[in-house]
Amino acid sequence: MRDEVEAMAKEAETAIGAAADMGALEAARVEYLGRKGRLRAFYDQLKQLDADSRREMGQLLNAVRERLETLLADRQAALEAEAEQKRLASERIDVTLPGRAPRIGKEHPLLATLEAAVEIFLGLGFRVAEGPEIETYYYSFPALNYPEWHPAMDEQMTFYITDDLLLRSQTSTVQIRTMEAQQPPVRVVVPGRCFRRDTVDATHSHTFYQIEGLLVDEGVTFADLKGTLEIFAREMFGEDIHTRIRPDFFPFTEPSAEFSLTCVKCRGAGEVGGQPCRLCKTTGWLEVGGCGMVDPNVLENVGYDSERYTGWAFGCGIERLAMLRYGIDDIRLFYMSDMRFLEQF
Ligand code: 2NM
Repeated sequence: MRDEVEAMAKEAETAIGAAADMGALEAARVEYLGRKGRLRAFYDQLKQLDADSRREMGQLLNAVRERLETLLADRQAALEAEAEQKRLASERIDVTLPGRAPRIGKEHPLLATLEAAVEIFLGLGFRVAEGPEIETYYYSFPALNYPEWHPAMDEQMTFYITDDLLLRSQTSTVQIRTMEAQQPPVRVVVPGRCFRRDTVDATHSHTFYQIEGLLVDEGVTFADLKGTLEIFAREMFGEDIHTRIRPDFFPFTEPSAEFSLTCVKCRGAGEVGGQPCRLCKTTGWLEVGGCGMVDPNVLENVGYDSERYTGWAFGCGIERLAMLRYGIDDIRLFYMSDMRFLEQF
């Protein structure tokens, strides 16, 4: 029996020494020192021995058990230390490396332009009004005096959600809602997102921003409109920038006009450094929006007495203003979320 015990002990020592991980070590413990293990089997044989051999063998088995337990504990400690070393090596960080700066967002050039425009009108005593981007048919067209046959009402030009709900194509719907909700005097600007079924190119986007203004009171004239646009142009682009208005047509204003600014590149000269100005095509003017006296039909639609009150309104695209403000020649840049573009502002 002694030889068998010694042989088993040798085998156990080899298995413990060779255990490459905790799993293998545990397997060795169970096999040799476990409750149904090989050592236990020898203990069970002791009762068949006479008293002397039993004591002798008992001492041997105890010694073997102690030795194996020590080896097991040592091996476990070694494996743990090894695992700790591996972890430390893999998690090692070089605290002397320079930090990685987080990319901090910036105000979008369109929002900056929109806010600059709004700020000018706040200074003139206007307040900001906002309204839904999904509008009803009524606020979008009939209330604005569009005739039934107008092409803007067609599915070709406007995004419809249902027969009666659509994505607004101008923010004038909010002016109607504002007038319905209050009596004159009305002095509001309405900045907001609009949608048209345009094919996207360098100057068209299906989604775009507008700012519109509306003033209604007794005795309001076209001269007030021209003066207000003049102040807006000057504050937005500089002292030497003026406005020009020329006849145009809109369903919701009468008379209507387009309005232009002195070219912000050639400052009205039509040429830059002896070369023809490409921005204004040598005209010295840039068309930026539309305006006019609110049509009496529109005033009556919201319940105002058009004999007592007159009003003017204007609208212009924020993208166009931003392109002029920053010298950008492609509207798509505003909507590409390209950090290389956005980080320049
Ligand atoms: C424009 C041009 C001219 C306009 C008219 C109205 C309303 F609701 F008062 F009738 N709001 N905005 C208007 C007038 C908009 O955009 C080019």
